Amino acid sequence: MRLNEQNLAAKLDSLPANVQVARYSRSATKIGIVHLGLGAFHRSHQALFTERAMNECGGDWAICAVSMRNETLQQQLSGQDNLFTVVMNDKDTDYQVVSAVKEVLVAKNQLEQVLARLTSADTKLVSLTVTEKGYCLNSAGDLDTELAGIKADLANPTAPSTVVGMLAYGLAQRHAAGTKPFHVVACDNLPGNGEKLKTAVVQFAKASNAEVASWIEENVQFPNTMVDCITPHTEDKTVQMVKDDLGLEDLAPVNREAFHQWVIEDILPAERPAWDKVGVIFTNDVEAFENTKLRILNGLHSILAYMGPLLGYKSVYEAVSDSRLKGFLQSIAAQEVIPTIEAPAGLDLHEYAAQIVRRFENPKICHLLEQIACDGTIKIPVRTLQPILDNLKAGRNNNNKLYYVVAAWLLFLVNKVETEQTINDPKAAQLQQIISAFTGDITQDVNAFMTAEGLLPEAVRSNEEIINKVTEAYKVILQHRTDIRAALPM
Ligand code: CS2
Repeated sequence: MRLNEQNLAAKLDSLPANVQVARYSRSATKIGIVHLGLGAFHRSHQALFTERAMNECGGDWAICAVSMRNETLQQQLSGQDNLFTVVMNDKDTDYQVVSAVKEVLVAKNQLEQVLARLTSADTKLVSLTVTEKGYCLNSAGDLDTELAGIKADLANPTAPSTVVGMLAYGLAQRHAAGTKPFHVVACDNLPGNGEKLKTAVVQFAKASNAEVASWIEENVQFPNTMVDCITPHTEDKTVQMVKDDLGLEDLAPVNREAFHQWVIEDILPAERPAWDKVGVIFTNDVEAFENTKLRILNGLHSILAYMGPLLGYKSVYEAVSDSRLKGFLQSIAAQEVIPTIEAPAGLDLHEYAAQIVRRFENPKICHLLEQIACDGTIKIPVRTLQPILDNLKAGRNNNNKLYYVVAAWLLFLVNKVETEQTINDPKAAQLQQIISAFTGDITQDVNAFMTAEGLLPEAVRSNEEIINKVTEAYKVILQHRTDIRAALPM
């Protein structure tokens, strides 16, 4: 029996105690949020928080979730009234059937409907999970006007294809119609995500209308946020679990860990879902939370993503079960990463790091390293290079292991090129070109990689000490490329 409104209603009395369903009237709830970037993470995180907020306090906060291009989820969800199950897998398993997503659109095919939602006065918030590269910024932090999508949207702003173009269009239309603006909640893993997106949108708007740009600048809130919930791709196993435990067939459930966290800069107007009643933290110190999570959780993830495949591991769980890799994570966190972080008030960073490692050790979560390894040119500067720079700036001589991480990333890329596998990165073509031109002279090769124009941050490109230390680390791991464990400093 397929999951849908009717079948769920028929099952309500017989669902097990570990299954939660909506307690608000779905049909009476209007759409108040447009979410750009429909994927597993949105459904496991923001949609679930919103579902719980509506369960507690109601409100017109149903979601119109927009996928940019991919049609699969829309097809799967349309057969089940856009309902889906979030499976929270830890020692115990809990289920929540989410009703908050009432509409699913695919921008590529339904642009007019997307734009109509963005201009509707009912839409009070727009949230986004479009990955770091969706912000369309160059390495200086400005709108990247060299990107094909941005060029096209600037030339034809009424038919935008990028999220920056869509936000700018929606806001410009609201300004022209005298409608209050929506506010924008960026939910991707980059420091100052809201602020960065605001820069991109304001710069985009400025290109056609300076007045709209200043209206956005003054009236639209783009809070910075920290989002956290490990959410791998859905496996067939998850579909089967839902079928066995709920007696309903859900073609698009989401599998995640039980832990979740959402910290939002406290600048949103009061008209918002009752997220604060369901665990969302509103604070003026979001930067501390962001840095802590990006450098510890995401930083350790990237280490496993680049070192794990060198040892034949495919998932986070497999890689962290290797005691040598686990030891490396623990020592790099304590000695090299934590010293660069100013902790949020009341948080013990060592306990936080220990908890992250325990989260990686969840055997019920099969999080593929390949999923994390993508987009290194955006992730590594935040997760690894900035901590290196911070240590050097503070006069700490403690970057040894971090240099190995950069070297492991390079070896990971070299292996991809040598085995003719695709590099999944917005700068893939440049990476491919640099690595294909490697001569075998390690010093020269690492230098070419580290100093390539536009690849890594300027402060790294021009820092001889960093380049030399990464070269040394690369030499060592290259000698141990069939088993880098022995090469890792402890
Ligand atoms: C991961 C994140 O893919 C990645 O880069 O590090 O998606 C990570 O799983 C989430 O940020 C956890 O909240």
